[in-house]
Amino acid sequence: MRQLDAVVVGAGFAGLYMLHRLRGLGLSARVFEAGDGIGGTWYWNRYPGARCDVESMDYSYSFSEALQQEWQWTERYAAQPEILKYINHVADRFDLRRDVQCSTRVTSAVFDEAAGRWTIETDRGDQVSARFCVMATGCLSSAQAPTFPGLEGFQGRWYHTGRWPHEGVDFTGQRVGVIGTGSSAIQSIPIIAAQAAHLYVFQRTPNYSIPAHNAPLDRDFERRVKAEYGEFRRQARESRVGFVMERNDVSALAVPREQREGEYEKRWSRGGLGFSATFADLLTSQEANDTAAEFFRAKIRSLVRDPAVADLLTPRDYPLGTKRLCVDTNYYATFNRDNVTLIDLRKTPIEAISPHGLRTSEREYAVDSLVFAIGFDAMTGALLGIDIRGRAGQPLRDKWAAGPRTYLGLTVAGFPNLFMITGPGSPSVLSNMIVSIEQHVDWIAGCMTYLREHGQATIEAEAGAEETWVTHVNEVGHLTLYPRANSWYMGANVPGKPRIFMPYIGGVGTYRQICDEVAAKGYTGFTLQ
Ligand code: NA7
Repeated sequence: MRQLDAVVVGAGFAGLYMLHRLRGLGLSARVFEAGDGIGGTWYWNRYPGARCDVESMDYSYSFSEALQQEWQWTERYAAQPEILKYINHVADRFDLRRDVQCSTRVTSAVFDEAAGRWTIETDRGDQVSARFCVMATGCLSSAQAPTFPGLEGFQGRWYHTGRWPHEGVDFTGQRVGVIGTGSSAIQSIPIIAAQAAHLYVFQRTPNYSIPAHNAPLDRDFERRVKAEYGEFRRQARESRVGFVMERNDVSALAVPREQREGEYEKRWSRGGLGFSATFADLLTSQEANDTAAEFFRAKIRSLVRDPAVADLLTPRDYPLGTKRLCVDTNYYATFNRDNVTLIDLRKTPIEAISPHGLRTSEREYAVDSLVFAIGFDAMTGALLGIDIRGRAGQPLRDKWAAGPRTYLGLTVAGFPNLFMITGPGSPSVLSNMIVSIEQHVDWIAGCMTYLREHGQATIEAEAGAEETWVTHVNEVGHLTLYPRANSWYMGANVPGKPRIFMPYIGGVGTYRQICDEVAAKGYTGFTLQ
């Protein structure tokens, strides 16, 4: 069996940077990637309009000054092809490809207690032994398969936004049905509507969406950032969400109505995720949140001509921001087009896919193509898709049967030398993923160095430390409004999945401090052997 220092699972932003750091430590490593190419999220999600909702100058690696100076983004928010080009550039620039094996899915990772090593197997018959196993499997990588009855007999073409064909899809002249109205749907609907003869949007839950106001990247802004990129990154690392947004320490309820509306209007016209920081308590006070939600509702009414359609597009039963805020280009206005119809699945649920369309409890809609924008088994799906077994052969699937349990979102008690990058219990999806990825990778690399310097073979989270962390993550989550939504943060979008608020909402900067302190004190909460 091939012996390695480390196996990394996944060649997205996390896996590639991990590989780079492992090389720097002089460790042998192999990256296994299920896709036929590198890029993770940005390899798979090629649907029309796919674009990052974090701004380009923030959503990039900071580990190399030369890299961040030489790369030029074209837009305020980078589109998927440009991000994929960037990550491929990084792979070439740092000569990463020779240790990446694509088209290979890791099927199992089993800890051999006697040897203190992991045995990793793939669907291509690889079997390797590694001291460390690093899961860089992504938080939104396990696409939910559509399970609607009758799909197998559908005579048209169907697609999942998270598994989009590489050659693209031309919907010109077609009748198209989009199922779902999350981020992926909200980005793709305006583009599909412009191509299709008719677009039917099947909505279960309306979302809050704010305009991106995307534009060519302001070159002055770029120059200013690049002149002080180090400082820009430092602030991002210490911020709450991994990029700096103008914060306001005032309660939404502490200012007069006109002033409040003025603040919302300002943020709305700036666009993007910064809206949720308009006031300090939008995500902790229902009453404060109501004022922001009401502002959105009025916007929807003003943007959508047909009051009945506007009404249907209006979210009412969960607080703004407790499902990820969507960032769009022309989403609401698309419903003013004559060739777009919105269908309320709450009133008329999908009964089946028929050979030529989709049947709700009310009627049949004839379509040529179906687009499933139905999301992911978030945060745990990709990890539990691999048969991971720790001490005494304990499957991670069993350990997490009632929800994920981690120490710092990085490690699991009973699974020595196994690391997760942006695992559940870390800020991950509530943050700029690249900032969180770099923080985790750096922490893991630091930990490996410490083990080497102290002659230790393994590191393992203590059960007590894990328990304390899980409780803390849960407590902090419940200080916010997040648990009030049926979101994928809560596991609520996957039937049968335990309802637990999975990410850590204590803030990126605070979380970094906690992790650094654990390391500085000789890895408190861990057993080193
Ligand atoms: P999301 O945000 O999970 O959205 C999925 C959408 O699909 C959402 O509107 C769901 O409605 C809907 N959905 C899911 N299953 C069904 C079924 N069975 N029937 C009808 N409608 C369904 O996934 P996205 O890909 O859009 O975005 C994921 C993240 O990627 C996003 O937050 C960004 O961070 C990037 P529901 O709300 O569950 O009622």
